[in-house]
Amino acid sequence: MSNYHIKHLEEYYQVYRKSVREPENFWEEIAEEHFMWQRKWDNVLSWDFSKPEVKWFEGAQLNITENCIDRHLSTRGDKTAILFEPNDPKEAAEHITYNQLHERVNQFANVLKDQGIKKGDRVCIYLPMIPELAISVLACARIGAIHSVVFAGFSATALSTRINDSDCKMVLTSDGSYRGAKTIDLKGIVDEALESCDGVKSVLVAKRINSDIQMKSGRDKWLQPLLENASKACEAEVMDAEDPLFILYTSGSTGKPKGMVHTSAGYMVHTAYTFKNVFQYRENDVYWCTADIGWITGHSYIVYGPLANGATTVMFEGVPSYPDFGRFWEIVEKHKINQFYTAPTAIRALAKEGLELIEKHDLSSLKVLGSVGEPINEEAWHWYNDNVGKKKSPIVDTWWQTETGGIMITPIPFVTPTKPTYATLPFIGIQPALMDENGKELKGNQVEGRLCIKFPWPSMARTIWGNHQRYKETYFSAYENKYFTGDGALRDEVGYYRITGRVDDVIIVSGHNLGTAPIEDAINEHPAVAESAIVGFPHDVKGNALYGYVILKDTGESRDHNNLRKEINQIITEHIGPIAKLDKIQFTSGLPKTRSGKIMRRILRKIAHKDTSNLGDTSTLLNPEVVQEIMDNVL
Ligand code: 6R9
Repeated sequence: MSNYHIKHLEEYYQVYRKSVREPENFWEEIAEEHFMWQRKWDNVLSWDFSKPEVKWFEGAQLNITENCIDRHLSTRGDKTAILFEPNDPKEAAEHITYNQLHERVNQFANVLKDQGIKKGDRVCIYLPMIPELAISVLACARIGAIHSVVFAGFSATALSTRINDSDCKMVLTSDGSYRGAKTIDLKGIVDEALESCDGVKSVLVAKRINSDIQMKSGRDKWLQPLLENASKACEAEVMDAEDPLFILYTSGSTGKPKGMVHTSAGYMVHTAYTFKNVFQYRENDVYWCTADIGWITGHSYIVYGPLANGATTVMFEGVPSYPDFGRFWEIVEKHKINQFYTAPTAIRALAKEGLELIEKHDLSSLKVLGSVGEPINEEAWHWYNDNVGKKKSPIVDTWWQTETGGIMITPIPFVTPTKPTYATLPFIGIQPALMDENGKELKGNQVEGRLCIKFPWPSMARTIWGNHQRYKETYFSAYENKYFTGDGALRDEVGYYRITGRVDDVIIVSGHNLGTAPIEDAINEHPAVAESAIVGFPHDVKGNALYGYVILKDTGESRDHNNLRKEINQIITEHIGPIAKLDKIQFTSGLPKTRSGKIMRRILRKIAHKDTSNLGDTSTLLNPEVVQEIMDNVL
C-alpha cells in the first residue's frame, strides 16, 4: 500500500523523506493505487525550470470526471456528493447524490456538445454558487472543453477581458444571483461584457431568481429546457495527462490578469491526495469549504479534490452575514459539518460579532478547521481555535496559490502540532526554499527570505494562457532553477514556515488578490486624474485595505474632493469590481519617485501605515519635498 493516508508524525517525516528522495517512485505509487486510468503513463516526470516545462504522467490517459464520479457509483451511488445550501435559509437544501451528479453532468455535457462545444474549446462560466456551477465545470471536463470560471462578482469589463484573453466560444450564466438580501443582475453584466467579445457565439442562461431579463435571439438560450431533453449518458472524452483542464485568472502585479493553465492528471492526483490528508476526510464526513468556485480554493477543494475522494462537499450560495452573522454556525449544526475550511477575513468579521451567535448552535460535529487565502493573525487564530474549535479541532493553516493548484505548506491535523500563524511544514512532495536578496538559498532554521519551490509538484500550473514568456518571467526568472511564489516567509527553530505576506505589488484584500497596476490603470481613466499609486494598509476585518494617492490634472478649476472620490471608486467598480474599491483616497501634488522615475511605494506604504519613523534616505529621490506634503495630509 502506498502512503495515501498519513496518520502520525513519524509517518509524515518518513513519507516526506521518501517523496523528496524518490519523487517519481513516490508519486507513481500514489497515482497507481488511487485513481482510474484509461492508459498508464510512460514517464512519471520530466522537467526543466529554465524553459520552463513540466510534464507529469506523460503518456497517461484519463478523464478526471470518471475519477470524481463514475468510479464511485458502485459503492457510493446514493451518497450525497454535493450538498447545496441556498442563500435563503428557508429554502430547502438540495442533496445531489453521486448517481444524480452523474446524470446531471452527462446531460450538461450533452447540451454543450449540441451547442457545438468540442474538446479544447474554451467555455467561460460566470455563475453564482448554485449546483449548475459545479455541474458545468464537470461537464466541461467530461468532454474535454477547457473551463474558465470567472468569479461572479467581477465587473463587465473584467469579464470581457477574461473572455477575450482565452477566446471563449460560450458563456454560461444565470438570470441573476442572490447575495444576502440583495439580487445581482448577472445577465445584464454578461450582456454588457459581450458587447466587446465577438468570439462568443452562444450564452446559456440558468434560471435562478426568475427576473425579467432580455434574451438576445440567436445567441441566448435558457439552460433548463435543454437539460431536460438531453440524454443522461455521455461517454467521457479521453484526455492526455497534460491536456489543459482549466484556465483560472489571477491578478498580476502588472498589466492584465494571468490565465493560469492547469492540466489533468497531476492536478487530479495532487488535489485528491492533499484533500484526503489535510482534512483527514473519512467516509461519512460532511465537508464544507466556504470559498466560491470562482477562486482556486473552490476548484480544488469544493469540486475536484473532495469528489475525487468520494466525499460529501457542501456548496453554500449565501454570505456569512445573512440573515445574520450566525449563518455559518447554523449551517454547521444543520448539516453536522465535520471539516470547515474558510478564510481569515471571514473569521475576523465573525469575531467582531457577539459570541451568543456561536453559542446558540451545536458545533460538536467539527473535527478539523481550515484557513486559507492570506496570513491568519494571532488574534483571529485564537478566536477560531477557542470559540469554533473549542480547542479540540486542529486548525490547518494552508498556504498555497492559484498557480500551485493545490495545498503546499500545511499542518496535517492530529499529526503535525499546530502553532498560531504558522502554516508549519511542507506537504509531502513539496520542497520549499528561502532565498536571500542576492539569490542565495538560506539553509538551516531561523531564517527569513523569499519563498521559492525547488522541485516540481504535480498540480503546478504549466503556463499562462497565450503567454509562456510571461510565465517564465514572473515565476522562473527571479531565482535560477526555482519557482518564485511572490511571498516572503520565515522558517523557525524547528523548521516550521510562517508566511509573512506578498513581496510584490499584489495586495490581498479580504482574501482577494489585487494587483496595483490594473487598479491604477482604472483610476487614471478618470478625466481629472493625472497619475495614481495604490498601497495596502492594515484593516481589522479585510486584512488589508487599499489606500490611493492621486495626482489631479491641473485644469485651473477647483473640484469637490468627495465627489471625485466617489467617481474614482465608481470607475474601479466598473473596471474591476467592488472588491477593488479604495478605502482612502489622498490627493497630492506629486508622488515620491526615484531618479529613474519609479514610484517609491515603500515610502507611500509606510505613510499609509502611519509609520514614518524610519522612511530611510529620501534625499536621493527626484522630488524629496513631496514626502513631507504627503505626510502632512495623510488620512
Ligand atoms: C489559495 C489561494 C495566493 C496568495 C499567496 C499568499 C496568500 C494564501 C495563505 C496565504 C499566508 C496562508 N495566502 N494562503 N498567506 N497564509 N495560509 O489563496 O490562492 O488566491 O492565488 O492567493 O494568498 O500571499 O501567494 P490565491
